[in-house]
Amino acid sequence: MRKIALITGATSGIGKATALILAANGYDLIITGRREELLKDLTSEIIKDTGAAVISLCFDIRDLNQTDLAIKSLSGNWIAIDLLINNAGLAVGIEPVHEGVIDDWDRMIDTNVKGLLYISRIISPGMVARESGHIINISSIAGHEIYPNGAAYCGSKHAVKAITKAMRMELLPYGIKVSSISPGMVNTEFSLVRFKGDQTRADNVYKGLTPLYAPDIAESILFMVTRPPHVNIEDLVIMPTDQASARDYRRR
Ligand code: NDP
Ligand code: 8X3
Repeated sequence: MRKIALITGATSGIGKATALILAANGYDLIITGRREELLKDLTSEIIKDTGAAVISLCFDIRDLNQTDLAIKSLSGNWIAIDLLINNAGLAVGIEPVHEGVIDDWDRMIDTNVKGLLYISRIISPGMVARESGHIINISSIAGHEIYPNGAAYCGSKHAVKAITKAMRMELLPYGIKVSSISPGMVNTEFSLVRFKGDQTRADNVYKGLTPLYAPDIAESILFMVTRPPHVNIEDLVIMPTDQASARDYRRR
């Protein structure tokens, strides 16, 4: 029987690549994000290429009501979500706290931390009732390390690390796996969002080095979800060969 995965933030980058690889490996999918056209395009691509069943749900994960209504719209077999990938997230702005933009902080904390908690709160009771499931939170090297001008983003990903560890303890009695994955630099829309649409600044992030690409992370997620029932990978830290810490790069 095919399993059901819900992936937040599947309209681009890591979430989209994960949707494609899971659909090709036996999962039916619930894909989510705010950009409806991109969800429609991905739905068609997955159905055409893999034959997996797909439902797309368009909502802003920062809005508890929207998130709750979207998940409540699921019926039948779709309610029994086996795998929740908490991927939706972003960095916005690159200022020190003393020059920080409050709206940027709100966007990061509301999406990366509160959005992840909201959807976990809505979906995990079903896993508890079934005593089965796997939740994978997309953290970051920024959840392990800290860099200047990244206080709010690093803070949000450190929060993801703490939430992941607490959930793993809370869900232990029910046999539910809780994992995280912590990538370094991945070439997605991430930098374009961080620099608020400035393509040149975004491109410069990847100049002179080879970053990770979204399929690198998706393949690792596939590895995590295909371990036997008695094995849980708690966290995977994955870096480009050209990056040795949140601050050390090899550029040529
Ligand atoms: P992208 O910008 O390519 O993708 C981000 C996804 O999150 C999009 O699908 C976007 O969908 C969704 N999203 C953002 N805000 C919201 C919201 N309010 N409601 C619903 N969905 C939202 O970036 P990545 O693929 O790189 O990022 C995915 C995750 O990986 C993030 O959590 C990020 O922090 C993390 N990460 C990224 C790294 C990198 O270097 N790229 C490294 C380490 C971790 P839409 O706009 O349609 O809503
Ligand atoms: C994204 C990686 O190093 O830009 O989470 O914070 S980094």
